[in-house]
Amino acid sequence: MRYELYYWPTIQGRGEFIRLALEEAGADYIDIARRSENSGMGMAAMLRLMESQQLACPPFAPPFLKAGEQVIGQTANILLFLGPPLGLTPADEAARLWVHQLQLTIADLVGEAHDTHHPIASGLYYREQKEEALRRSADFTGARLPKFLDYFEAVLERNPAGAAWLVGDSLTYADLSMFQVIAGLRYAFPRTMARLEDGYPLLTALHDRVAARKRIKAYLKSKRRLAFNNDDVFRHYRELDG
Ligand SMILES: N[C@@H](CCC(=O)N[C@@H](CS)C(=O)NCC(=O)O)C(=O)O
Repeated sequence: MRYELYYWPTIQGRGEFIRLALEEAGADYIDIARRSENSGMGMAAMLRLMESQQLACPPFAPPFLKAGEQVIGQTANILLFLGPPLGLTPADEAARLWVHQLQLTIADLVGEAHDTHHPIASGLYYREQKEEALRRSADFTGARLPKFLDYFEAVLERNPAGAAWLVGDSLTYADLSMFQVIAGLRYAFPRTMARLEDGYPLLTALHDRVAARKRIKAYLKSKRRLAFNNDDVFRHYRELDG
């Protein structure tokens, strides 16, 4: 199966959670909007599909994935779909649901990280909501982020199969996503993360374990891995960092 990934071509964003899963599995995929990037042809193909009146199950927003004739949207849903064929989720249904639950909680955390710089409206510039962003990020770095990190650290600690992975004794797509979240948080909130990270040794170790995987390591060094930047979900504004 050759998968087609549709996502904005200049940011990691939520598309990165899908890219990491496809890369870890060595899957055959095309990053459609990044194809012939300079000509804009890939982007045009993505917009065509997004605006198509022919789709009975259209996606609301990127990322979305085309697998044969099927078009699947919502990051956590795409990963739920890809987990079994890519070997990135357990066979047992209860465990699979647990991985999905963690992925949804990661999505909540990502949404809240986004809202630190866009607390009022995605359609407004950061500079138009700076005051609210300051208040929102103070709460995020002071209360919400530690609450999320406490939770994920406890999940690792309580995993009956050991603290190496979030679920069971092998890597799942939730581990890949957790790696991405920690990398994104370090980019966006370096001061806060430097202050907090000592309290989360299992999460830090999980990040490093994922980064050291053969295919992920090669991907991170490749041109396919875009750099974090301030058009992305994780943005670095010094004044919002704790
Ligand atoms: N819940 C969705 C959110 C999708 C989303 O917010 N996509 C962003 C880019 S990361 C977008 O293009 N949004 C356009 C919009 O919401 O109008 C998911 O997890 O996939």
